Amino acid sequence: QGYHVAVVGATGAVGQKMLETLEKKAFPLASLTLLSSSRSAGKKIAFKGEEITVKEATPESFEGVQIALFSAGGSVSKRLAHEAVSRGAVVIDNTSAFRMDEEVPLVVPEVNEKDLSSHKGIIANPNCSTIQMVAALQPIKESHGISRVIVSTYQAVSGAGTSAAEELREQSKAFLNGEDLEADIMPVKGDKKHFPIAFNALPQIDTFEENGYTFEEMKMINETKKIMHAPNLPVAATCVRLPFFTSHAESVYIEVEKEGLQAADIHEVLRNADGITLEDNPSEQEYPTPLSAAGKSDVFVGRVRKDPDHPKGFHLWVVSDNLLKGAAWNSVQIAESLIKNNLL
Ligand code: 11C
Repeated sequence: QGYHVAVVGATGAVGQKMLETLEKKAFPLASLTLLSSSRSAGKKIAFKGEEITVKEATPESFEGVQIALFSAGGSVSKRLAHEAVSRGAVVIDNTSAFRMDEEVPLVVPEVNEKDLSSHKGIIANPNCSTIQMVAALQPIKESHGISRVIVSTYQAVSGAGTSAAEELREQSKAFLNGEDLEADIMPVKGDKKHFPIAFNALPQIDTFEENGYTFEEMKMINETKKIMHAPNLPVAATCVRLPFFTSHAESVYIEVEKEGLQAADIHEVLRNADGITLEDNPSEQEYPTPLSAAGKSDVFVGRVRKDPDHPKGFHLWVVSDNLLKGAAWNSVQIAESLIKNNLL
């Protein structure tokens, strides 16, 4: 038995990974409808050896669809998600359109799968940098409590879309040829100024909010509290874009509630956690990197250390493929969980 699934934004960076993930994880499909904006409609995409033509997403596209995976930007989700729900689909939305809506569960299955049971048709998939951090922190919180989180990110350009990745490629070639660098996209498409990303580090992901944090930083702060059911947990974030293509890396500082813990206690928890691979052996230089995590579903954790000066402070290095666990795989996992728990 299979399900009628639609992918909205099928030609984008995440949409492509959604299709790869559905195929790789052998998701039970009765039909697959590929949808996009009018601009990309008509393109053909290969899936399981067949070519599927992408159609323009309209309200009627969702007739008969049971699961709609949205990843075509917030405005498309705002326009079409309710249309899909009114036609009987459950929407798994990979944009920020509904994440902080109290009626909408924001889910990382390893962390808060139970929240799915209250869904009213739309389920939000969190921001990529949030997903990997909460996946690593939740098992520690459950075992030892967490009283503070401070994160600095090192994020791949693919998080900003395929055109950002193309800009990095072009600028890298120009830099190595000694030519001037043209910057039209990074740090944010449409913002007032643009800076080269090649051979650079940009402390701006998304636009600035009035409080001086970027929207990406506020997403990490607010989404973490919602997913972990910890509205009073102090969380601070600094998000930085770096010139590599895949996976986000994060330096995460936490303070635990329990006294007297050592790094080995954190190792023990993470070693037994779902979806986490512990790669932490300094004597053999074992730790995850963006390249080593790319193409894999898990969240990788290394460099677990006790803070030298704070008895309850620990540092972790958390790396995951931003388009897989950070987006496509988490969405497909949510769909699998809905099926498993009869929540469609
Ligand atoms: C980035 N984290 O790396 C962003 C991309 O809210 O789903 C993901 C945007 C989102 O630029």
